[in-house]
Amino acid sequence: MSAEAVPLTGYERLPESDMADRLASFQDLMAKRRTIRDFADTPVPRQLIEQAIRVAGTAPSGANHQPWHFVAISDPKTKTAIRQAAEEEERAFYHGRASDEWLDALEPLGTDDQKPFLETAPWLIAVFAQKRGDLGKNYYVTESVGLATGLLITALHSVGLGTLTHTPAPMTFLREICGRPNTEKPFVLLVVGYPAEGCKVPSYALEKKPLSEIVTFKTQAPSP
Ligand code: IYR
Repeated sequence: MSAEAVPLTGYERLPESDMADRLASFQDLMAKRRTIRDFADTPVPRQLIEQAIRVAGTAPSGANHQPWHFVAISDPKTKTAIRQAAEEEERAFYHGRASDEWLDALEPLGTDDQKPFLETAPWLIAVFAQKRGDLGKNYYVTESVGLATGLLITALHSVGLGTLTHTPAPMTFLREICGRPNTEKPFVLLVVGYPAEGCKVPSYALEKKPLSEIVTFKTQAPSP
């Protein structure tokens, strides 16, 4: 351990019954998160976006290099430029690049090459992954940026903001529009705002895998 280690502060150990209660309410909250594609144009204060990005910035990362950069966009002209570039990529995707298997998988979502939410939603947050940064080479970049993005989605959901985890492929146009260096790779474009009045979501995605399918416990050595 480094000579500069300091005591762990702010740590709070809870009684187990409180832990269970807190997890139950957190699960309740998170089970209500749905990816939405139909956004209201209602503005969201910049301050809230800043606070949510601060939460994202607390994520663990390889060697604590924090290999992420967030570009938060509310400027209508930039949103229009992003919509135009994204729709061009999506047209190529839906009318040629995507395999039949992929298109079949997307069927239940009802998605197509039209992305009006890129202009309607009050905020777009382009997340960039830094292959290299101020500290030189970064490590576990994809994992780290994925963790930060998860925290960002969770933070936004916790205050009633809806998100769409949008990944137009390829997303290289984002780097140019956002003016980011080529040491950074666009990771995801998060669309953020309130759900539109009457917003609908695909019914199938309500079904999350049961615990028994997503976990294996090894709590005891198997008997000989
Ligand atoms: N990027 C396309 C296609 C798409 C791909 C996956 I995987 C999704 O979960 C949803 C959409 C689009 O945004 O329409």
